[in-house]
Amino acid sequence: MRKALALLAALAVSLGAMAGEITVGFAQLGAESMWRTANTDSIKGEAAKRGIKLIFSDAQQKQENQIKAIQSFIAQGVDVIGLPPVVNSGWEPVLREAQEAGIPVILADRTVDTSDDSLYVSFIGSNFIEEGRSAGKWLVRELKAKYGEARGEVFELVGTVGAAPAIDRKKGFEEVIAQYPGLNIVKSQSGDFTRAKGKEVMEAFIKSPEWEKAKTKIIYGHNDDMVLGAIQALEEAGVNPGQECLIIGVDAIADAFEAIAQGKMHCTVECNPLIGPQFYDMVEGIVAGKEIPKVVYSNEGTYDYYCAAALLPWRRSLY
Ligand code: GYE
Repeated sequence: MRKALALLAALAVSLGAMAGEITVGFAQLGAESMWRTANTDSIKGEAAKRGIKLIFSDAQQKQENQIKAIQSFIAQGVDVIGLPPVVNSGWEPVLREAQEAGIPVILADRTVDTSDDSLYVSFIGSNFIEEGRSAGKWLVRELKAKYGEARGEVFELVGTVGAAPAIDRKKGFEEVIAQYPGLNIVKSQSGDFTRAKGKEVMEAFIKSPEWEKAKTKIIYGHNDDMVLGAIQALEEAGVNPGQECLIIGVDAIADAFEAIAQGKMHCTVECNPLIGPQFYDMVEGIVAGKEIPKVVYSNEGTYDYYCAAALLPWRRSLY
């Protein structure tokens, strides 16, 4: 029996080699949000579907763990490395190590800040500045429709400090609201993209003099999980989130659709985590020696209380 199993295993290995089995190392950054767990499922599921060998690691939101994972992928001689960088700086040395070993790196989901873009093959993911703009534009439209003018006080839940989606979602949003002098960010603090920290930050916001003074309370979170934590904090403090605030998140996870359908939240800007198919298309393209575009953006929309209830079953079915 044991012998037969060993034979089978040897056969599988040689078949894999004959078929040119591709090995990918994916240095996932963590499991901080519903977006992230859906992204992990997409990366794992699509590899299994295509018969690609995936070596997966979870860095628990620590850059040093991601760097170690990449170094171990290099040592194992994988064909391609996938990296969603937790923060956008400090990557050049390890990317250079990969480059020197001849292993191409795809930035999957978040970008890095480097002047040498030969250090990675391509970026697949979202246009985070555009997402911030979409949140700002939705807010301006809503305020004008409700009060006749775009004015109010924004309490901003920032993502992980130094992460591309946190930097850019702020930038795009600020760019839009800068055109309205009566519309300002009055508090801004990081909730690290998690529900638990989003709740803590909101608890502190509620106790601030800015909250006391604010006439039109707006909550803008760089992801839905932080916003959902904030909604809990508001409810526990006796604030009716849907009635007393305007609340916008990013990601468009099903739980946010549900909160919108329940009247506790108002809008979410989509960010697509299901990039597995695009990622492995690119991996296969690299291995086949095809030309690869430097940036691949996903198509995304904005969903609010006009449509969230009707679309909830569809959203739940996605991830
Ligand atoms: O929006 C957030 C997650 O990098 C785009 O990371 C991703 C972000 C996503 O924690 O929920």
